[in-house]
Amino acid sequence: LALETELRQAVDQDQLVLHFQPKFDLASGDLVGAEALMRWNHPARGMVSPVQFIPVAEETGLIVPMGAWALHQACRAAVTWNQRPAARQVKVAVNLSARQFATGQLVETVCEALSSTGCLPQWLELEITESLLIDKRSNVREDLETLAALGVTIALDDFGTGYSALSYLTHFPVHTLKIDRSFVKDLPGDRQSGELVKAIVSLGRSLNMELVAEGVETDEQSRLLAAIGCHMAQGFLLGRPVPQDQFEALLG
Ligand code: G
Ligand code: G
Ligand code: MN
Ligand code: NA
Repeated sequence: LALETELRQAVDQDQLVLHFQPKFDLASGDLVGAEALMRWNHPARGMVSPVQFIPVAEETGLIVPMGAWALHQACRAAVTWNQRPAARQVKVAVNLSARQFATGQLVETVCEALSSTGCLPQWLELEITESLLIDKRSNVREDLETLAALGVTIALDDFGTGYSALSYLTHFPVHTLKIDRSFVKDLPGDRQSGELVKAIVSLGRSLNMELVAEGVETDEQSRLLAAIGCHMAQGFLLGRPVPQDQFEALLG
């Protein structure tokens, strides 16, 4: 069966699941949120990585219903986490694809996910990539402005690897920069990576943005990032993406 046909069935037959990778504040050590990452629990192949199926989902347009599903599930999870007694507020971050903006329905889809689950806008972050900001024809900027006005925050994923001009950082409502793991992986040994990360942190801080380092795998990396003023971190050192019940166990 072609992957496309199987993926259509996956959506209809509830084979998709969200895993959640924890995100921590580097200064306090507090768990501050999670990135929702889609997985395909395939009946024969087991857990299929999004690296394999997201490209197919994007080509076929299936990412639109899949993305709406992910938004809904992630919002539902955020409500569960934040409604616990004496809970510290945690945010859920959801990855968006350009195809979802192209529908012209994204704002409506996000509003639907928020209202039908009771999720507060400040519990939701949307991750976009720089390439989305280059697309001049589309409604991306207007949609992001509308979402930001609601109180949803916007993160630029894989920051530093795209081709967008830095001016985009001020022309779009971007709240968070996620430093791509390619810059983090050779820390602390590689001097050039260190300088690039410092420059990104300094840029982000001077624009009043939050900084998240991705792909943190060692203690040394975590300490260095904290020392240069990076606010938050995600990575295998701190926690892998896990099913929702395991993430909830981390909340205590
Ligand atoms: O979870 P990692 O395990 O392998 O994810 C690989 C890639 O798939 C990442 O680039 C991530 O942004 C992307 N991805 C994971 N979940 C989603 C999703 O719900 N929507 C979109 N558009 N991309 C996703
Ligand atoms: O592109 P995006 O940033 O959304 O992708 C998240 C991807 O990064 C997921 O595939 C996730 O499993 C992976 N990831 C998260 N933490 C680490 C890490 O510490 N090391 C490596 N190599 N990959 C990671
Ligand atoms: Mn991401
Ligand atoms: Na990323």
